[in-house]
Amino acid sequence: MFDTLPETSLIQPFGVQLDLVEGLMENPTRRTERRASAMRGHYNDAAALEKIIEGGDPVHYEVLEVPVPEETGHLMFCISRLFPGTVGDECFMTKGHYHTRVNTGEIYLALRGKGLMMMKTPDGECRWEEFRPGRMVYVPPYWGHRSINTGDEPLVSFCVYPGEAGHNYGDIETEGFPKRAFIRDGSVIVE
Ligand code: S6P
Ligand code: ZN
Repeated sequence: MFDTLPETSLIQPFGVQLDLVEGLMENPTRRTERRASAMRGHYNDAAALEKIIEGGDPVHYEVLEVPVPEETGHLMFCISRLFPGTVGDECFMTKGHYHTRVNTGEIYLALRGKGLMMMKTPDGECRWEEFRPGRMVYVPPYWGHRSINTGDEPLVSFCVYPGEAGHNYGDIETEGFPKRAFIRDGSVIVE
């Protein structure tokens, strides 16, 4: 009946309830959190980050999932909640990554809050797209991506990406992104 797809596991269909007001996945089976201390090396003002870590090392963001097999054919999905705040005057953000399989894209749907999806190619081209509730952002294959919270409530987004994509954090740690987002005099500045 099916073409042979040996690398794709057959699993049972399932549904997951999302709370679109709070931006929560109800009963996720995996929750990954990154605290401020996981963000060393990513912000401009390293001393300001150390103060936040010394002050209790709060959760910076969390990822809620019901994991499926990380294989071609499956679709990974998650809700990420990035809390509001600044390190110095730089907006809280995720570490960011390329996909290990670089020819895989990703779709983000913003559910709550306000922010940016910052994207870059390995040769340094940089683009960003606004996140606000109901806005979808397409991250094409090859583009590294990082979410940034420019608002004062959690930035919540739902994402979907190919099962085989994987995460490459090392290259982003080495390269950084050409642009950052700051709050100065109450305005969002990208520079
Ligand atoms: C996965 C997708 C998201 C991020 C999450 C956390 O491809 O882009 O699930 O993993 O937003 O960001 P990061 O950069 O720490 O993985
Ligand atoms: Zn991704």
